[in-house]
Amino acid sequence: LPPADGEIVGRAHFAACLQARRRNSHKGVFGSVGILGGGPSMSGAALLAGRAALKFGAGRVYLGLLDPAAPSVDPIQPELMIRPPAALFEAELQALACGPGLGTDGAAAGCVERALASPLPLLLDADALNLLAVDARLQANLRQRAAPSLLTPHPAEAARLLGCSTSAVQDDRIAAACELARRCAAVVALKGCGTVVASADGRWWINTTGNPGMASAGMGDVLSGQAATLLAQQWPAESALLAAVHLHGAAGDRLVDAGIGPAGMTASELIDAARTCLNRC
Ligand code: NPW
Ligand code: AMP
Ligand code: MG
Repeated sequence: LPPADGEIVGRAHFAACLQARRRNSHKGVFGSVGILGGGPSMSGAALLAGRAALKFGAGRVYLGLLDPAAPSVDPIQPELMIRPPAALFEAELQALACGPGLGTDGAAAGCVERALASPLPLLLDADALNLLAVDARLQANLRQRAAPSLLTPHPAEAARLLGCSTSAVQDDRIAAACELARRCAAVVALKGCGTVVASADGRWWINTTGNPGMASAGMGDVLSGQAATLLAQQWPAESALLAAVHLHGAAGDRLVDAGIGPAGMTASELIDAARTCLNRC
């Protein structure tokens, strides 16, 4: 990566990782992603993350859904392999994402603890961040991880992690993102208008793609699946997060250009638009 301090995120920040698919490649080449989430009444968040991972090019996607009543197949996306969460810790994966719709009960906390102990690159989002915010032991486990960790909080999740108000985060988004990255020894995307990506060594970037049409349910869950896919394809953590944030926003802009937003743009539609942005990148 070029040195950065306040640069606007662009293709140059991840171009070196973009590779044409070799003619003789097979699904094992493109990474197996595991997604842990989908507690009671929130399977949708994990399904969105899983569908987004598939349509961002993952070779295989496994969903570990915490809701015991969750369906065993996604009829819209039957390519997804749905398992009990514990099975994901036995599967051969290249990256894990934990948090979309996870819930915050004991089972969810156990999942975060096991995910943090995994040797795989790990993305934490949503309820995994909310659980982290209230558990100093999980925070210590996060700092001690050997593999890369990515955190994708929205401003309220960042405020819970930092122990301050959402408005304090919004008053200085760059400082908040950098402080979180340093404290957690992770690469952080502080989401929202002008997502700030920050690394633990103090470097930071600003993303300018995206629009207010993306202020709707499930958009963040989609980003989690996309970033986890690039992690599973062995992209360095910073490049993976910069590319996912940039292309996720570009997909939102593409939908507005097509008249599919801003009003009424859905996270499901953004999954398809992001696939086009990636393939044309
Ligand atoms: P306000 O309203 O301003 O006070 P929560 P969540 C704030 C799952 N989902 N700028 C804002 O606060 C997720 O994965 C399930 C400023 C907002 O009300 C999680 O597991 C879905 N403030 C779980 O639900 C689809 C901002 O944060 C509050 C901000 C809870 O996640 C939906 C909401 O944060 C959802 O993804 C910004 N840019 N962005 C499903 N289909 O199953 C956010 N805020 O309380 O953490 O709730 O984000 O909905
Ligand atoms: P979440 O709140 O976790 O569902 O995440 C929302 C996603 O949509 C994040 O990637 C945000 O950066 C993006 N998003 C939401 N509102 C806007 C906005 N006004 N401008 C740009 N991106 C946005
Ligand atoms: Mg979210």
